[in-house]
Formats: sequence, C-alpha cells, structure tokens
Amino acid sequence: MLFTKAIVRTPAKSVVNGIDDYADEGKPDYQLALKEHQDYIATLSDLGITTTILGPLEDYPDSCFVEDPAVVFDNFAVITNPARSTRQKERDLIRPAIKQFYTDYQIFEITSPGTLEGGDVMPVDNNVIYVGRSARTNQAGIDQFTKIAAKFGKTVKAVPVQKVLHLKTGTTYLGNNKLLVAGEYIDSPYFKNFDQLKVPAGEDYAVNCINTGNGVIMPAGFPRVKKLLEDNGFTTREVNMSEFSKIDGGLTCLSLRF
Ligand code: CIR
Repeated sequence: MLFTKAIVRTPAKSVVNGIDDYADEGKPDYQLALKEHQDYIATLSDLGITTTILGPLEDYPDSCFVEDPAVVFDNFAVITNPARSTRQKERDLIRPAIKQFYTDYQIFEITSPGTLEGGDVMPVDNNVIYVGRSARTNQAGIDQFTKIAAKFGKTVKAVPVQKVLHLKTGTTYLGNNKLLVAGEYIDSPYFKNFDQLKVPAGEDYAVNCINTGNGVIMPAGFPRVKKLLEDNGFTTREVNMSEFSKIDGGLTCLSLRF
C-alpha cells in the first residue's frame, strides 16, 4: 500500500457551477456526480483505504476537489492558497480535517502573494517533489513550498504547466520510476530520467489516475490507457468520472491521500 488514509468531501448541489476553464462539455448533473463520488469512495474502501468523508459546502462549488487546498505527507501538511477567488476560503474549510491528523507543529501554510494548489504537487521517490508553475501556482507559492519541504529533507523541482490546469492533469507518478505522461509532458526534458508510459492522443484525461499500491484507480472509458497500465504490470479499477471531468476535475483532485 502506498497510502492508507484518504479525505474526501461530498459534492454540494452547487457543484454544477464549478469552475470550467478547459472542458467545454456542459454542466455536471448533481445526482450523477453524487453517485460517481460514492463509487469513488467505495473503490478506495475496497482497496483497503480508510476514508474520512467531509460534508458538502454549498457556498463552494469546487470544494469536493479537496486535493487543491492542502498537500499532505506522512509527517507534515501544507494548507495551500488557491488562486481563484471562489476557492480561496477552501483553505480555512479544510483546516479542521487536517488538524485531525497532524499537530499544529506539522501544519504549514502558503500565504499571499504566493498561490499554490495541490493539483500541481507531484511527489516522486527519493524525497523529490515536482511542482507545476501554472495558472494556479505561482513562483512565490513554489518558493514558500520549497522552504517548508526542505525542513523535511525534500527537494522541490519546478516544472512549467502550459496547456493543462495542473501538473497532475498531465502526468502521474506510478512508482518504480514509471511516469504516466500525456500531451506536453510526453518526452519532456523535465522528466527525461523517468520510464515514460505515454498516453495515446485522445485519452489524455486518463493520465490522472491513482496508484494505491494495490491497484490503479483510473477513469472509466479509456481502453488504451487501461491496456498500457496492464501491460506494465498494474491491475486497474475504473470509476466513472463523467460529471467531474465537465468541470476540469480528475480522479486525484477528489481526495487527499496519506
Ligand atoms: C477548478 O477549476 O479549480 C476545479 N473546477 C477543478 C479542480 C481540479 N483539481 C485538480 O486537478 N487537482
């Protein structure tokens, strides 16, 4: 197992108004989003992960994407500073959940003018963390995060994010030096030392998946990525993500995992 615990937040009815900067697939259906979210939790639980479920927040349409307002590690957590005004307060609303698992001495914060969202943070092995410099995460945020991570012996490497929302919208670390890459990260010099598993064009959305160590959770409906993962020795579990993908949400954004 690569992690044993997860925190998720039930989508609110307002999820239909989540930020949609990229997808252009219409608005999500709330009931179906709820069903997909329940299936997501059931899949985590089937794979042996203990999940804490937080209540919906009607005033915050994107608050089910708990990966963005915090970043969690074994021995410390960072409350981030989401860039978009409608998501800013999520940092205060995730804090009580983080406090259930970490002492005050283990909790750090990104503050303005720094912005950083968890979707841009991709830990790999050997205490290295890649952080995307994106529309949501700025250099000041990366600098603050770098100092916090250094206290715990971790090195940050910044990577530009040009065509997608977050770094992890374009790449997922699977462990054992294997990196699933799509779009702008295929053959990227930033990741030249990894064994790249290249996502075929047209299936980019499925690059965002979760290796639990006990099976890879991936979005349903991407047969070529499923085969790529299985050919590389991973077992896969599919979850429907149709409604979250309409508001630029991927599988990882729906949980904090530690
Ligand atoms: C947003 O634009 O902030 C949300 N609609 C989607 C957030 C996705 N989060 C992630 O990839 N970590």
